[in-house]
Amino acid sequence: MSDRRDFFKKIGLLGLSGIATKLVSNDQLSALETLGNQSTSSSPFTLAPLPYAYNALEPFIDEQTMMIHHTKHHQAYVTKLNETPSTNIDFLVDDMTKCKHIDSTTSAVIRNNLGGHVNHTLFWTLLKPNKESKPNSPSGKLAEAISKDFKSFDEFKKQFSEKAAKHFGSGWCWLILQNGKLMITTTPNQDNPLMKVAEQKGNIIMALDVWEHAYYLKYQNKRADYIANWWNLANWEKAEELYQSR
Ligand code: MN3
Repeated sequence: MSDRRDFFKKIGLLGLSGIATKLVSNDQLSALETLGNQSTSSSPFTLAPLPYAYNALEPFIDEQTMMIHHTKHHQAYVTKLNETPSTNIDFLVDDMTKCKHIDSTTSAVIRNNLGGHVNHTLFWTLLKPNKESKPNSPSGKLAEAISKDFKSFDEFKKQFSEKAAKHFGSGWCWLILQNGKLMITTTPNQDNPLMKVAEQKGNIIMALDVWEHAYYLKYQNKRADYIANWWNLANWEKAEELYQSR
């Protein structure tokens, strides 16, 4: 909708036709046009801002990594999704439900980019700033369940760290709830445990991105160091919320 006459027809429909063109600069006009396009757009996916500043996770994850991860990698999944017509996925249901419909017949472009979008959206909320490097562990019902299913939080940390470090190539490490029991699992690429294609399915409680793009600038090839530092940032309040809502 770059044609200006069509644009005014559109803002007329939006009830904005009272705007006098002579009072509007070209910059304002283009901003309005962008708004008009957004409000009538058929593109259902958007990149939400992070719930904290790009440098908020330092010293454990650096500002540049967070900025590139969010504005380039996550943005690319969103852009690709909006360019791709849905196949067997109903784009009108919520994003978590969309994932549950992904099976072996789903196109790779949808599987990878929907997974990429959903996984990152969740991952950002499962991180929280910890500038003062305070001790960080779960409390409440989730802490009890972790102690029950893994013997102790330290034992859980050990198992999760090993699994995340050993996952071959790009992917994710997850804490999931499967039939009332907590489990650690990994998925390749942008798959997640909600998808029908996942080897181990369950509800997501905690997530760790182990793609190199998540750590390479600061940690280079040392994924184990990235994982060891990530424990400082795990948002256990959000994980508890996810656990209690299951
Ligand atoms: Mn990533």
